[in-house]
Amino acid sequence: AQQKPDEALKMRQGLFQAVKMNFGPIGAFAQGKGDLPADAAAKAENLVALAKILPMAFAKGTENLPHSDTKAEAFTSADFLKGFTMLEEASAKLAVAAKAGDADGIKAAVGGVGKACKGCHDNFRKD
Ligand code: ASC
Repeated sequence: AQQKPDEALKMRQGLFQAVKMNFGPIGAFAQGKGDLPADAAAKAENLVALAKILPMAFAKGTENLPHSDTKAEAFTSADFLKGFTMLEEASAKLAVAAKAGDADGIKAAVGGVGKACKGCHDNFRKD
């Protein structure tokens, strides 16, 4: 069945909520604002999975969801989908560092994940 607009928006927002929940504690650690979560590697793997799922939340037919924070340009820009690939690759690096318990590697990889987040927000998220 076709997704209703409110359902499509809830799925999209829920996926980003999950990104926040999985990245937030690791990002805080990288900023010296918290301990490294014991399950950091699992969280990083979740980010990889979320980066793969997210493009589905921007499928054809979801260009004009009421109350969406996504700019129209996102749906006509190749850079938009590339952002999810960047997120996936940076998250995979984060998972490798987290599995190795490599704090410096984690901090470096967090920079890459944050860059992927920020790139899309700057270009494709409404203020
Ligand atoms: C976060 C968060 C973002 C990114 C971004 C990185 O923790 O909520 O949107 O990192 O701030 O620059």
